[in-house]
Amino acid sequence: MDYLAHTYKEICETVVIGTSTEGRPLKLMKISTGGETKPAIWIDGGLHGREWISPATVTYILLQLVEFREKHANLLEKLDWYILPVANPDGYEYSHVHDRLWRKTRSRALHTKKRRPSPSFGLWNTKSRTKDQCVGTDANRNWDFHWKEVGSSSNPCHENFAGDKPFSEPETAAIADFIMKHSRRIKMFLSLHSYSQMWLIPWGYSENEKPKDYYDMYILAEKGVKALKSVKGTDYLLGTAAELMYISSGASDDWAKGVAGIKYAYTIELPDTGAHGFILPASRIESTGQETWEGIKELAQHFADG
Ligand code: ING
Ligand code: ZN
Repeated sequence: MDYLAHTYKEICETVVIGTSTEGRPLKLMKISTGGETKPAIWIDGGLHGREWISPATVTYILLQLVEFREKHANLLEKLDWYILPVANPDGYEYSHVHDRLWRKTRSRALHTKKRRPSPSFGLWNTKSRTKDQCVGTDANRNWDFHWKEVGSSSNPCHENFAGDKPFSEPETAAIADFIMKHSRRIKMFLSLHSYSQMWLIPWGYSENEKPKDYYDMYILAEKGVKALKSVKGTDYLLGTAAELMYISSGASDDWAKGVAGIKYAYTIELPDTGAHGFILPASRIESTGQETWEGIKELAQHFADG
């Protein structure tokens, strides 16, 4: 990202929107050909540590946008882009160094803090009875919309721990702050996860209730899914998170739509459908990037055309 910002100074700028629990910068790229008034598109990846294809795909899209900008001049001329490839850098790092299937952030919930025997990190891990699985919050259950109502846990040792309170995590709080500041301009919110090959529409918190403008959201996403499939035949399911996956509240796309008021808020579940799951082979990065970018471009064109 620093390379791109340095090399393409006219259109790229990195912005540190906050700091993770362990002190890592939350670095996003703003891509803009000028002005502060254009409609904008938000794309984040890596909200969950183990979903490695997500940061890879978001980075691929970032590179395409910037290095091949003459191919889609219209999308840069008419739109601003905010791209955050690694929304949960602590979890991403932890999944590389300690536990490949780590999902959550790396914060300590209040009740585990009280039991902390020593200010030393090492002592805590080896001598306390606090298990490593009791560290961290599910960053996609931590958003302040129907928080902790369904499909999330109040137990810090659970994979879907919602956090001590909405936006307890510095990562989700920083993203929400940034989005609220630009919410009038952000026309589409995309959060990339894996795996399942699904294009998810809010709401995640209820199976029966659909947004009033669900049909608009469906029709637009359908174009994206078709464009994506045209690249190499990858099939995506399209529907609400609650009906296609499971009912759960406190996810980022529900918040983006329900609170920030961004009409087109989606979660994209990247490949595969389970053969490799989270451990998608690196050989799939490029093709996943290509097809996902085709899908997203199709939607972006809609906003560029007004
Ligand atoms: N999937 C999402 C999750 O946070 C989801 C699915 C999306 C649920 C939107 C609710 C709302 O569980 C992954 N892979 O994390
Ligand atoms: Zn995820």
